[in-house]
Amino acid sequence: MGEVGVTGCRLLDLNPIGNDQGWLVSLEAEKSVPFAIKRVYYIYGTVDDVRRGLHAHYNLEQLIVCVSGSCLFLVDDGNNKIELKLDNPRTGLHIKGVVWREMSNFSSDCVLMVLASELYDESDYIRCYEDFISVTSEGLS
Ligand code: T46
Repeated sequence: MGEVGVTGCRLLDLNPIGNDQGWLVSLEAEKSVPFAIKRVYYIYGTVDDVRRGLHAHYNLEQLIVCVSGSCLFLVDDGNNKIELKLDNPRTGLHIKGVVWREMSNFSSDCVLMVLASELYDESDYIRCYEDFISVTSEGLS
C-alpha cells in the first residue's frame, strides 16, 4: 500500500469489514475516498486483448477499484511509469494530477469500478501522448 513511484498515484487499503463469512467495503466521500465523488462508472465485459485508457486528464481525481477479476493498469507521470496488477476489491488506486493510464489483460470476469471527482467532460482528456509529455514537462501537472 502507499506510493507506487509515479507522481499522483498511490494504492489505498479500503479496509474491508467482515470475516470468512463475507466482506463489505464502504466508500465514503472525503473520508476513505479522498475527494467529493461526482460520478461513478464501471467497465466490464472487456475482451482480454483490448487496451483501454491511452489518455490522461487535465483535472480529474479518481479512485479505481477492481471489484471482480483482474487487469493490468499502467500509470505514467511523464518521468516514471509502472504497470500494476489490480485484482483485489480491498485495494483502490488513487490517481490525482496529469497521469497517463492504460488498462489491459482484462480477465473475463473483470469489473473495474471508478469513482471520479468530476462529471464526464471530453475536453478534460489528453488523448495524444506527445501532448501529455508537453503538459507534464511544462509543469502543469
Ligand atoms: C479513465 C479510465 C480508467 C461517457 O459517456 N461517460 C463517462 O463517464 C465515461 C468514463 C465515458 N463515457 C463515454 C466516452 C466514450 O465514448 O464512454 C466511451 C468510452 O470511454 P473511454 O474510451 O474514455 O473509456 P476508457 O475505458 O478508455 O477510459 C475510462 C475513462 O474514460 C477514463 O477517465 O481514467 O476509464
